[in-house]
Amino acid sequence: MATRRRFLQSSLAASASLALPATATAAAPVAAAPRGARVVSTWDFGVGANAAAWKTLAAGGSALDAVEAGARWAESELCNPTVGRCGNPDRDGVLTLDASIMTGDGRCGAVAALEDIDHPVSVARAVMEKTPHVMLVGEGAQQFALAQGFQRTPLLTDTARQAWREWLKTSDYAPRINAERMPRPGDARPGDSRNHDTLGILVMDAQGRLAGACTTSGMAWKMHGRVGDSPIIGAGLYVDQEAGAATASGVGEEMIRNAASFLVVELMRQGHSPADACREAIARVVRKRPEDSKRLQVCFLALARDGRVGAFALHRGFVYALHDGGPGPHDVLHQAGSVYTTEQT
Ligand code: SD4
Repeated sequence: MATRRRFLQSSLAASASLALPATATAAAPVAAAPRGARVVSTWDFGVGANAAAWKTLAAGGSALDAVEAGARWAESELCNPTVGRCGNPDRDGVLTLDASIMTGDGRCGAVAALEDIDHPVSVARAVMEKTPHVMLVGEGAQQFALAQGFQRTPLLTDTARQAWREWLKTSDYAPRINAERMPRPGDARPGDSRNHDTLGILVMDAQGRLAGACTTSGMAWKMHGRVGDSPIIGAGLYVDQEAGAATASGVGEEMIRNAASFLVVELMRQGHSPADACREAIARVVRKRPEDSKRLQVCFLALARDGRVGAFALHRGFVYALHDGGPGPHDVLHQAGSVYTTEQT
């Protein structure tokens, strides 16, 4: 039973975000904590993804296993408009999924514009482990998935089809800031488990190994064939054992333009804290597109190789979930600092 979460707003000047208990799921029993491990994920629903990832770590799984488990949870356990099954389609009414996965030693895999396969993150892992390539797209990605034993499953729901029909009345492509946290019919408030966005998940396991994954249905009503940042290594996800890991959410074109997740990791390599690295990457977005940055949301989340976590966004409202198995509440939501502080949700 969900109870309303309280969010503490970090000031613009604060480099670290503030923690608050995620009361909706904090009561769930916590598995034995692998010492030093931590899991961090984008948005409110990161709490559920973290729990799935933590369970995998507690059972002896690696960071790679854990990010895959967290992403799979988001892709299938919830029915929502922005990840996996139930996602909103593109402007032609076709639901396409993007996902990527990466480990600290530079192994990576991705799929883009994948149709009717319900676990794109696992297909991305198969691309990484079973092909000489990094990314497969569209029909080729689907063929590969089917050959690997994934089932073809029609994923577009009646609700998503109906939403698309409504959208067709205006056909106005105007991504809304923090749309993932806006109340929807039958989905009464921000923080509800059905009301969330692209999952980016970063894990450090008990051995200090880093991994990350990112999965999404992309921007609703995008052009058919549009690929966002989430499956692009360096844009929506980047992991380097020597420096740290980063992932992103928001309007993916801005991440691609700035090689943003790579940038965040490189800034950490140069000595920036995770929060400062994210803040500096956001500053680059603003410098390149000052006018557009007023109406688009861009969010970065980072995990340094020493376990520190930080985030920053263009606009207020980006939250992330951290699970480190330490004493106290085990599922903690943090609100990231932002350039623009007017609440958009
Ligand atoms: C994309 N970055 O496809 C994804 C979508 C997202 O908040 O994260 N939206 O551009």
